[in-house]
Order: sequence, then C-alpha cells, then structure tokens
Amino acid sequence: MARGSTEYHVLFIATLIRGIDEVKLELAWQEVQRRWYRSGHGAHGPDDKAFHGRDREPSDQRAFGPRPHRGHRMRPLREALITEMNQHQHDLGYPIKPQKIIWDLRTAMGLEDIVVCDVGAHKLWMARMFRCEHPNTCIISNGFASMGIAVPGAIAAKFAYPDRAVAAVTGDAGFLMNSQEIETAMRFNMAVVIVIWNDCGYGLIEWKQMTAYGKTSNVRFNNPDFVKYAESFGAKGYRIEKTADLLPTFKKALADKTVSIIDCPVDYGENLKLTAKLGEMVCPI
Ligand SMILES: Cc1ncc(C[n+]2csc(CCOP(=O)(O)OP(=O)(O)O)c2C)c(N)n1
Ligand SMILES: [Mg+2]
Repeated sequence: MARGSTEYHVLFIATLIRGIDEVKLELAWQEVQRRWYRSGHGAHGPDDKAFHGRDREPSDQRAFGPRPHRGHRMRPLREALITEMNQHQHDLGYPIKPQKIIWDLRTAMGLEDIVVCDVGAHKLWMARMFRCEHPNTCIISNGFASMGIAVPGAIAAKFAYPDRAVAAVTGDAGFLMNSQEIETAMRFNMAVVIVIWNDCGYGLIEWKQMTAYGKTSNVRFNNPDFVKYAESFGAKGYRIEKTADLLPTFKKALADKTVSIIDCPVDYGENLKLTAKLGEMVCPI
C-alpha cells in the first residue's frame, strides 16, 4: 500500500499497531467507512451542496473515503492557510500568538518529525495551521478528545520512532493532568520536547464561554514554576521571556538528548479574533 494514497488515521492506527498487515487494515477501514455511509452518516452531512456550493462526490469515491488532494481541490484552502501562517513569521508580540508558536515549531522541526497534540484551544490552532507534509506527523486527540494525551502520546511516538524528533504540544491544564509521565521518559532516556501553551487557564472553555455568554466563569488557575518542575525530574526547563527566544529554544531543545519542557506564554486574545474572522469567511473551495 502506497503511503501517500492513504488517509492519515489509517496510517496512524497502522503505525501504532506495528507488524499488522497494512493491506488487511486498509480493507477493514474501507469496510468501516462503507458501513458508516450506509448508516446514513457522511463526512459532509446533508447540506453538502449548500456548504461547498456543489454536489457531493460520486458515492463510489465516498465509499473509499476522502482523498484530500484528488484533483487539487484542497489547494486553495491550503494556500489560504499558508498565506495566513506567513503573516506571523516575524511577529514579536508577547505573550506569543498561537500562529507564531506554530510557525516557529514548524520551522524548527523536520518534516518527518512527530508532534502529538493535546486538547484545548492550542489544538484548534494546531489542527488549522500546523502544516504537515507526511502522514502521522501531527497526531491529535479527536473523537472523545481526552486531555492529557500529549505527554504520554509523545513518549509512545518516541518509542515507535526513536530516530525522529518528537514534541508534545499541550495546554497548561492538559500538561498537568499527566505530567508525572516525565518520570517515564527520563527513566527510558527519551528525548522528548514538551511545549506548554501557558495561559493560566482552560483556554478553550474560556473561548466557548465568551462566544456563548459573553463572559467567563471559573476558567482561570495558577501554574507551578514549570522550569523548576522540569528540573525536579532531572529534565531541562525553559521559560520563554521574549518571542525572539522561541525559535532558538525549540532548536536547542529538539537537539537535546533529554526531556525538555518549554513554558510558552500564549496570547489567546487571538481566539475571538479567529471566531470573528471565520464568521466572515467564504469557503475558498
Ligand atoms: C479529560 C478531559 N477533561 C475535560 C475536557 C474538556 N476540556 C476540553 S479543552 C479543556 C481546557 C483545556 O485547557 P488547556 O489544557 O490549558 O488548553 P488551552 O485550551 O488553554 O489551550 C477542557 C477542560 C476534556 N476534553 N478532557
Ligand atoms: Mg490553558
């Protein structure tokens, strides 16, 4: 099975369950999709024409799942996202904008390196903007969307791909849910970089509360000193005090042969700006 012809989630499962026959896995996945569509569900939902301004794919194509690059239909969307990303290349605002964190991380990491993303506002930004050139290089906790996956997930990814650099991208709350696993990574001498988007809050919940009610409630908290916390495990800790330090810190941490924890203050003022922008946007495809 050619890697490039396969959907991300199929390969994700295939690479996690190593040794499994990938052809069988593809067939099983196609069967799951066939049943899904037959049961009346669909990737696009009933208003597909209204949403995309055109008819759905022929059913035989849908049965085999979406193929994002077929006919270059997604190219305008991809180009729009790249243009958006490029705007923040030199943005030195502090706290750091989500787009700039993603820009610098993407720049510092190799295209075959792996990012495992947690759940929260940072995930929405990563899912929109972290540019992937290879399947399974950005693994995101969707579905039940459990917080706390990024740190143990990054350790698992490093076990599976010891030759690739691996980073966990996580909110401060999600990090604190499973940060004890730093001990595991240290015990196995694993080089993993943990990037904490620090907003001292449940950023996504705050975002939703603002959108729904125009005010927030019980979403703020205090954090420990993440540098000292890292050091207490024997890991390296960095606090980004100015935006210009971000890219060099990513590079340094990715080259380190140990666990590095990067405390990265984030400007979630961008969240509601994104909501407003998306409300005005017309789908480019
Ligand atoms: C285990 C679990 N508990 C609660 C939630 C609901 N939830 C989704 S995002 C979120 C806040 C995440 O905060 P943080 O990790 O700091 O990320 P941020 O949104 O600030 O980027 C919560 C509570 C969840 N998805 N998983
Ligand atoms: Mg947070």
